[in-house]
Amino acid sequence: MSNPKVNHREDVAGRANVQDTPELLAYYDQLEALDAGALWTVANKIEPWQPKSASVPVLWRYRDLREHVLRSTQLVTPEKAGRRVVYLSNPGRRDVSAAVGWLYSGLQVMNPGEVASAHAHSASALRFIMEGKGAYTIVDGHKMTLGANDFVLTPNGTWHEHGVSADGTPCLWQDGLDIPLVNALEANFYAVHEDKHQAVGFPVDDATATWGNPGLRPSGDSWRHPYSPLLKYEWGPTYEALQRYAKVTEGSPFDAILLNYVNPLTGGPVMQTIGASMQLLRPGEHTKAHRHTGSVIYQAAKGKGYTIINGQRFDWQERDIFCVPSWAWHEHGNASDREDACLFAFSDLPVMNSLGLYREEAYGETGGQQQVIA
Ligand code: GTQ
Repeated sequence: MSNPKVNHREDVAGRANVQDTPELLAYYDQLEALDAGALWTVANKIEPWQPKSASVPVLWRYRDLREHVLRSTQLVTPEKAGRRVVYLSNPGRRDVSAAVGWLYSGLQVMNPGEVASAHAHSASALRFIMEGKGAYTIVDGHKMTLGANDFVLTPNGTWHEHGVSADGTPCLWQDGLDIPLVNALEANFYAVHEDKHQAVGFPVDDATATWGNPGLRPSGDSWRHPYSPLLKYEWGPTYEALQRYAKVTEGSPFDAILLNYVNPLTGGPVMQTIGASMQLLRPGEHTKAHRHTGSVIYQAAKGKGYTIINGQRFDWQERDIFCVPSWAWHEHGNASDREDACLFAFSDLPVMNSLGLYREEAYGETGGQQQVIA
């Protein structure tokens, strides 16, 4: 038998603590030959006392990545590459191409006049626009024009394609998908549109005009999908809402001023597996630390700040991306005393919530701040 045997022992009542003997080792070999095993050799490992993320906290600095992303336009075409993306690879999750936990993320670039072919997959996807003019996405015939800090959905099963108009500039955006999760569940399908591109079937930006009016719902609507009909959330109204809300609330001790992007029909998350939010840290604000189940990927949409994750400080500025693994302590700070800072985030929190797996804990008795490890 070539498999190394590791017997995960713990000297705690109720936990597996069996000493290896020559007889037991022979027994384990016999079980293994039958594609079976003794639970007590793995029980402590497969039932940790609390979640043990394989992911590590990572900060991806835009100033380091941007030139490499742009360079890809000289190396491959969108036609050959399918999508021209530099993906974010967590050192603990390289085997599943995840940026953190079961979430994938990447930076996609397109030049004016370029179009990627229309496709559909079981993974749910989103984009957060970083820079450039003229970008658009078409989702099931709904064309959406995109500007910096706009947030757009390409939900599970929809036909979607991205491009940049001929009179635009090179555009970069962050993609976020649940590809690793859907692969872990062995439920991923992929299809390329038979015409390579889809016809635009509705007036441009109709989703936002129809569903993006706060507190107002069109009469006689007939949306039948399990995801939000509001496929694009624009930066202007989002930032305005944060500022308006900040005037009337203290905010959360852990998340400052945080607004979730929601499905206007349900008030729930934008898609079944991925949720997203935009939060505002007021000048000089430094939140208290907490931790929760679920993995989160952040992009600094505005300003400068820092996030302390399991005692490690990460200083970020506009367009930097970082991740907080499940059950990791984290707190956020705004590095400026004059400007606000905004963090876009997406996560698998809808999965945690709908499966009854969400847990949250404040740091210290009432929520303190972590000691930073040098
Ligand atoms: O455009 O749907 O970065 O399918 C990776 C996989 C983007 C997309 C990515 C994808 C997409």
